[in-house]
Amino acid sequence: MRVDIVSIFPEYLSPLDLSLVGKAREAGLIDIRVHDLREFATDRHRTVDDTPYGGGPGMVMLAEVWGAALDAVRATAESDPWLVIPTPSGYRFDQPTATTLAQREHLVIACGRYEGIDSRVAEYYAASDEWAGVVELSVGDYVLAGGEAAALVMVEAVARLIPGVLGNAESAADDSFSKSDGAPLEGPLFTKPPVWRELGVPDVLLSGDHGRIARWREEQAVERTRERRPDLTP
Ligand code: 6GU
Repeated sequence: MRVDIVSIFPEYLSPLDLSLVGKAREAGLIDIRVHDLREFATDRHRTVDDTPYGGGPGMVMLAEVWGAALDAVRATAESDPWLVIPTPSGYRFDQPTATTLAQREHLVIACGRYEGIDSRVAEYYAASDEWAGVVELSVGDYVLAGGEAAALVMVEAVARLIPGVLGNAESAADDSFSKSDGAPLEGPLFTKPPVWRELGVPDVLLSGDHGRIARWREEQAVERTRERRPDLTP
């Protein structure tokens, strides 16, 4: 899979050199290219934004600059890419969305700052023959200062679903959010030592009875989901 990320803060994306995503890149499983939006500005001050038509606070990112950047990325692509625009006004980015995106050959993530990107950019690329589609996505019900942190979230969630990125021991098929049966939140976890600062481990986990352990874990998951995420409880 190929992912191009366009941002006025390319250094913000440097965590993608590390950990699981960094290793997947080194293994050639994911080709991530980060681009500086300002390189596509044309004036002396490398302006990327202007005041909103209709008035109001903040600034809106220029369609002209985004168009130049996205056309340049498209010119290097080998297939029609999907344009992903992180925005708090987007559709919810969730595990099914990650699964869908993980099946795409090429994603281009357009990270906006300020109030957002001129809406004609999404409209134009949605209608373009040279792009597979456009999707505006939000990572949660809060407001970030820009799309970069959301892009990090999306790339990590998508990358770990690409075949070969996770080892067998941490298979994505075991993710609680991927299962249709059972509670979506995982219950508590324990490892050695058996007693830490006078706190023990639930006896059932030391019993060796795999049937009882599985039932206990499911009960814990159900209880935790009911308590913490009543919205996910049937
Ligand atoms: Cl994708 N972007 C921004 N700026 N804020 C957000 C978001 C995205 N998702 C939730 N809040």
